[in-house]
Amino acid sequence: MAETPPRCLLIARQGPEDREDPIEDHLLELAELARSCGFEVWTRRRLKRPQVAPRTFYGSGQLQALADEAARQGVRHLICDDELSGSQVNAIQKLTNLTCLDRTGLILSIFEQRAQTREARAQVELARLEYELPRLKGAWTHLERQGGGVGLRGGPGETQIEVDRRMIRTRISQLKRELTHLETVRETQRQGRPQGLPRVALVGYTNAGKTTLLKALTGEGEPRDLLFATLDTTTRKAWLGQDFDPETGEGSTAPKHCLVADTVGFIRKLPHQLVAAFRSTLGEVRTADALLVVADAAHPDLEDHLRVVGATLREIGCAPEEGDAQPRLLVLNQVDRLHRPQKLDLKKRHPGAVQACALHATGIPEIRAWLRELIPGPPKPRELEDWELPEPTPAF
Ligand SMILES: Nc1nc2c(ncn2[C@@H]2O[C@H](COP(=O)(O)OP(=O)(O)OP(=O)(O)O)[C@@H](O)[C@H]2O)c(=O)[nH]1
Ligand SMILES: [Mg+2]
Repeated sequence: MAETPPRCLLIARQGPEDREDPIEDHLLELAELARSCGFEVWTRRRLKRPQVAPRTFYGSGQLQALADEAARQGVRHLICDDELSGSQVNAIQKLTNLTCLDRTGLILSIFEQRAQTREARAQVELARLEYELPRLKGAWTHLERQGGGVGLRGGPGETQIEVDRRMIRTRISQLKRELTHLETVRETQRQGRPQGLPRVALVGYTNAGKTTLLKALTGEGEPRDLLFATLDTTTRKAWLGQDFDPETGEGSTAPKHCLVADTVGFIRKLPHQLVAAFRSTLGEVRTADALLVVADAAHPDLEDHLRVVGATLREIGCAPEEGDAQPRLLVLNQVDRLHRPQKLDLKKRHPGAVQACALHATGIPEIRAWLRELIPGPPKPRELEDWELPEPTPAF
């Protein structure tokens, strides 16, 4: 018999300046993350709070009331959309008697569940340790208190923290060495791939349909309706058709191919520890000859998603306005879920994009034709869209 999933409660702080809609959207996304991590969501709540409470972030009164309700429903887990310190997580756990995860902790747990290859496992472990290191202090406050009164230093808690910190730092150095070695292996593999074939990376917001597009282009890939279903880069060969016109006899009959790499998806507030740890996997994106930027066109937050993708690409070193920038094609996927007027509106907003449905392979000939253009050399310079440009304020 299948085990029933653990139930959780989701919360986010709403400050006086915060509008309701974006917070609701963020909570909806948090619910998707929770589901992808194996939780069942009991309910989502916005907690109105003018200022952050230093100890418990949300304030003990509201938390206590929620904890009582959750206990009556048999809910044992609390997931917070806000980034919390280690001591805040501990204070909340103590007060509510619920296990508490913040958004970064939740994303890390999903990555831990999915990591399969040695490289992915090392990258995720590194990100986890970088996340835990500054949080250690909070975890040991109970021992520090046992250690002595005001003015006393070096009680048993303090010593334990030092031991733990040292162990974590040693492990971090080991993992970094291992990852540097694995990066060299990856580079050798890259060089060993068939020469002369352009390498194209699929990038985009998580769950946009990158793996489905890989399948439509190459016949391989296992799409899943989960956030961060793909962690490891998979590279497959795609057939791009021919450029031969039988009527005029012009063009070449030689079949054209390229290599397509599927990669880990992006998300709003993607923990910077993960971006840093996935440097080598994301190297596939940096070194690709071209990018197919896949977006879920039917998602209500499409434009936000594009801004996050633009900012994350910049963060990993892909800036479209630089001289050696890679050509990019925006693939507005999942248009089968849109009506005609919505598609026309999209056409106006993103005239250079291909509208596609990877699931039913529509738009694929246009993508193939664009990729074929890459073979003799990169396409002509193009005008950049708003989502690709640097922003005055951070997108996430
Ligand atoms: N209706 C519709 N669904 C699609 C389309 N493309 C993908 N999907 C669905 O969207 C979900 C996510 O697809 P994936 O291809 O796994 O998405 P991804 O971008 O690889 O996601 P991650 O690897 O988790 O970041 C799956 O349930 C797909 O069946 C499409 O064109 N139309
Ligand atoms: Mg995928």
